[in-house]
Amino acid sequence: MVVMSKQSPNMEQFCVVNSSQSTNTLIPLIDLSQPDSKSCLVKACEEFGFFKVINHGIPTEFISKLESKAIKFFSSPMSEKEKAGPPDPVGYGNKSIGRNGDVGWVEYLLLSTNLENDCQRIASVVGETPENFSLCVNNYVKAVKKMACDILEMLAEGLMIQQKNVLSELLMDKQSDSVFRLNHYPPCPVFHGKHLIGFGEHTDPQIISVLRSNNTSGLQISLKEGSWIPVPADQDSFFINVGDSLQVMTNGRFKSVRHRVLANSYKSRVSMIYFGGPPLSEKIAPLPSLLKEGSNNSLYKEFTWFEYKKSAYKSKLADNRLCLFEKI
Ligand code: GA4
Repeated sequence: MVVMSKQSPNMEQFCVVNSSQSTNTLIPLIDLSQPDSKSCLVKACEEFGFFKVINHGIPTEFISKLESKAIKFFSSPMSEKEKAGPPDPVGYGNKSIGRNGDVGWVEYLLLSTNLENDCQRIASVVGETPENFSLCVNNYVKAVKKMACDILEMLAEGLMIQQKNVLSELLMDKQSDSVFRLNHYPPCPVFHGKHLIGFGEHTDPQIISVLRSNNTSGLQISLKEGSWIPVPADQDSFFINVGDSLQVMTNGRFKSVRHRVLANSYKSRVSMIYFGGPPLSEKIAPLPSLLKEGSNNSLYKEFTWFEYKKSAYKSKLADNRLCLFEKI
């Protein structure tokens, strides 16, 4: 059984106001084993900033082991889980997201991908050695990071960029500022005919995010015209989001996708997300080969990942964080 906070939340805070949906749009599906997938990847990033991948080669064992550790953690008594909190910036969080008053029907663990220190507090909650817990997280993160790098290299090739590791090297860098997140959305009945927000609408600030969930639905992505489409859950596939930084590096050609999660009425949803970010000192700017020769047609002012992250952490979840960095 999963225990949520005893304090009773104001349910109105979690309700979705606009749930207009467009259900006949299909999410792009990329088979990573197909040699022609590069152009499909580019198209998906341009049109949706989101796609699903199959034939990814990530061992099922890494996924199931980590998932069962996450379930064990989230099933622990609240007093125990709270020992692993608050998420400042890593640790356990419950209903409160970020530092600026956002709430969601979710509890979570935030970890940096440089895990040694983070795992101690968490492992003790589930009665494990930190080594055992961090091995599970490390195996999983290493595998999804490799997949994210492969995808970034295919994208660079699809964009005809000569240096194919120009994006992936940012994630491979030892200083890469990447984050890993385990989310648990407890089931919650529809309230006055409205669904509860699990995780409010937002874009991810990093370069690329890799999401895997159990078979419980709830994730939705926003189309360009603002309607929401539900993403059918698929525990055997991964879902990839273009982040704000990749939108900038492609000078707006790829779209950072707005997404959200609604609480499911009957089932718990457990998701694990790797957010691949660059080193803090990295300049985030359009790749020169994607700019028009001889004219600086960059849509964005220059900034470092540190500057962007600092500004992002001052924002509310739903804010458009990139507009502060757009050229007028
Ligand atoms: C969204 C993507 C990642 O989950 C995250 C989130 C972070 C947090 O939960 O602390 C943020 C959010 C995310 C963007 C704006 C700020 C920061 C909550 C929030 C209101 C870990 C991240 O890197 O940015």
